[in-house]
Amino acid sequence: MPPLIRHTRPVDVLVTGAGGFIGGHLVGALLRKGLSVRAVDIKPLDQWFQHHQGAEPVVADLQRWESAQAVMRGVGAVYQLASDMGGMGFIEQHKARCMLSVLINTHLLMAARDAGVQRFFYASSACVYNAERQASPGVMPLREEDAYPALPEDGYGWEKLFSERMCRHFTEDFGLATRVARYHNVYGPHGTWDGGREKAPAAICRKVIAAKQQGFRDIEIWGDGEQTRSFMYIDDCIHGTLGLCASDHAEPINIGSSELVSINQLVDLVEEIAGIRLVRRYRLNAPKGVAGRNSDNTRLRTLLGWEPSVTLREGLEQTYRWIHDEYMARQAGRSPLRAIAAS
Ligand code: NAD
Ligand code: GDC
Repeated sequence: MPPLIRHTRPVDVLVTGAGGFIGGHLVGALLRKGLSVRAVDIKPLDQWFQHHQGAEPVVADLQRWESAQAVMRGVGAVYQLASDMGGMGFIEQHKARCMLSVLINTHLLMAARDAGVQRFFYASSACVYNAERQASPGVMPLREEDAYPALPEDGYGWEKLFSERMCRHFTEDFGLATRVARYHNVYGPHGTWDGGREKAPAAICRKVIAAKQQGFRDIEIWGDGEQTRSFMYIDDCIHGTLGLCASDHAEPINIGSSELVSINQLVDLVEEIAGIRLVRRYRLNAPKGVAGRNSDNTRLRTLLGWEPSVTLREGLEQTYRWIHDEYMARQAGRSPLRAIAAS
């Protein structure tokens, strides 16, 4: 059953995955730029992280061809963020489900081509990078060319790399202008913080909050805590995404922080924010992903004259506070604090 599209008038932008973390923030940013937005997600509306007055919300399964066609009617540009994904706890356990997201991107590219869409943004991931270049915590920052020879994250990373190439070939063969960002671990308010899909920043915030609220003295950390990452705050992610889409850069490009930290250092920061010190229990057989990953932003600086600048400490203070409020609301039996932004 194709989704009900209320308006047939043209819409400036289609945002897919709009009920999720990055999509929810992107819808708000696009509305604030004065654009009309159709927001699509498979989740029921009451599970969307954010609702924005002025956006046209549509519930649809974009793995289905007829849904991709229906939501594309009258669209000027597409931001394709829909994906069945999560942190390592999810993508290591659901490799086939992650690869099925290729149906979403394939159907949307076909529908965009047929509808004469002007520009198509695709959210790729640092998980496309060759695992052998991420085999120790003291990694060299990843340059865009380090995706080849191809050895991406199993399942999820292969889908992202395949879909990057499909974007390229839709540009070459059909003239559809595509833009591809390789996001490096994005965090911030209005994202997943519990339930198994959460990534490390939100997970550590939740665990520290739970320990503080329930009087625990310890915290479980996956791996030995020496794994390294860079974590990009959502405001930088949105700024970089909009800048890339306004540019004429058609090759995949890193959008990520270059502030490398170990997971132990991440925990230090969250404990400082919470004002607590916990005993660390390391679960060595837990999902760990690569040993180290950082973003080389040389190309991004050249293209946009900008790179992510929100420090991990600044971003974590905002994120911790939001997760704390969500946690306390849940403990009190209140429904999640879903932002109803006027935008
Ligand atoms: P998210 O899970 O919060 O949002 C993805 C949304 O896609 C979800 O709301 C989900 O319901 C929706 N979706 C899944 N399958 C769908 C379907 N069949 N039809 C319609 N909607 C569907 O994730 P996010 O963190 O906001 O990530 C957004 C995009 O950025 C994803 O493509 C993700 O792979 C990519 N990305 C995110 C990060 C990160 O750290 N958050 C890093 C790299 C890449
Ligand atoms: O889940 P994640 O943030 O994804 O894990 C980062 C590191 O933090 C891993 O080594 C993990 O073992 C460690 N970690 C320690 N404790 C915990 O409680 C925890 N929960 C979680 N989740 N991790 C913990 C991600 C993908 C995304 C996206 C980004 C792109 O991989 O999951 O889908 O593609 O990469 O950068 P991560 O960074 O490995």
